[in-house]
Amino acid sequence: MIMTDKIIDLRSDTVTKPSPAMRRAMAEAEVGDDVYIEDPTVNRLQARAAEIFGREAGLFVPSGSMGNLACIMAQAERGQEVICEAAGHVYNYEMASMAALGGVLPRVIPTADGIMTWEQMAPAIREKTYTRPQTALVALENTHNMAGGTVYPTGLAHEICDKAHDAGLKVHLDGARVFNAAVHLGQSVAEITKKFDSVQFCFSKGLGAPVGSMIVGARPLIERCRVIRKMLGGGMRQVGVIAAAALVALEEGPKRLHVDHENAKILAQGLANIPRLVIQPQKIQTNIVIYDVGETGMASSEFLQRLSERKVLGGAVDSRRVRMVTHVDVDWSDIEQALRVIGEVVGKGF
Ligand code: TLP
Repeated sequence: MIMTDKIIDLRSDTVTKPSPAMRRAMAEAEVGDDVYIEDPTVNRLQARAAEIFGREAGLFVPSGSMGNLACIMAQAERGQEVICEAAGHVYNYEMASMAALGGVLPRVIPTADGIMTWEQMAPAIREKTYTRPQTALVALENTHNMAGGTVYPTGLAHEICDKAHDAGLKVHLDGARVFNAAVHLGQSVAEITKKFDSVQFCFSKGLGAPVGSMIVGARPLIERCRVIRKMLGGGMRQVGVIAAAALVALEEGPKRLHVDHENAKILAQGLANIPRLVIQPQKIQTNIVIYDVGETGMASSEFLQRLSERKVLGGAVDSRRVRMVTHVDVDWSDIEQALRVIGEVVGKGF
């Protein structure tokens, strides 16, 4: 059996530890009370994020989930509907918060690859009559996590925004990994998100910060989100200590995401060479690799248990499918090691 000391943690890009530069920035951060809007580091982070995205304002929030919820609550009233993709994060992993706290009904559209087209969603828009709940918002996810890090073609995202606006709807982007999308497309985040009414992105995923997300948009929307953030208990005080790490992540993180994408491709190609694992490596666009282990005769939980005994960690999507995510704390040799262990567990002997 192959054994090394390092745990190769591919469960998510959320597991990264702050870099020495982040730790230094955190230790030295200037702080103030952010509920009084007096934390200079938070104010700097928000202004810089707004500048990068070409927007009027930004709002630092504790998590992507809170960022998404604040944007939904700011743009959909109780009793209204939000169109979202069936495997999307807002529908499956946010504790039904839009319904439980926002009083909003998700209207889900199943797709093959997480990418909705206007033609798929248009029939779900409610007729404007008082006997039906009214559609208020469309929420897209770019990259789409559980479809395997898939990316919206920019023209399609723009078309959806234009047509939704023509229909009187707002459009939110869950851009937890929007910098990965931008790197894949070779375009700026400002360009690919410019038509959305609200954008949420995470510092705590591929960008490598320990905590935090950002909402960017027009100033009235951001001020509405500030009220909702406080309502949800997300008004933080001397939070410059974590905003400082997010600033480092914002400036430095995007520059190296292409490495994660290359490692994901190496991982996917290696998996495709292991008999009984089902994956289409040519479909990998960013840092998320999802594959089917059903033909090994093991459920994903058993497969993952055997890997974890050999210090390789992944996550289950369902009883057949496994997700592995590349990030700053795993390098090429870790991927090679993970592939050796996976080959051993599947029984190829590698
Ligand atoms: N995703 C997590 C899990 O919740 C699945 C992960 O490990 O990938 N939008 C998207 C697209 C996300 O992937 C996530 C987190 C969020 C929102 C929520 O961010 P947090 O965890 O900060 O609330």
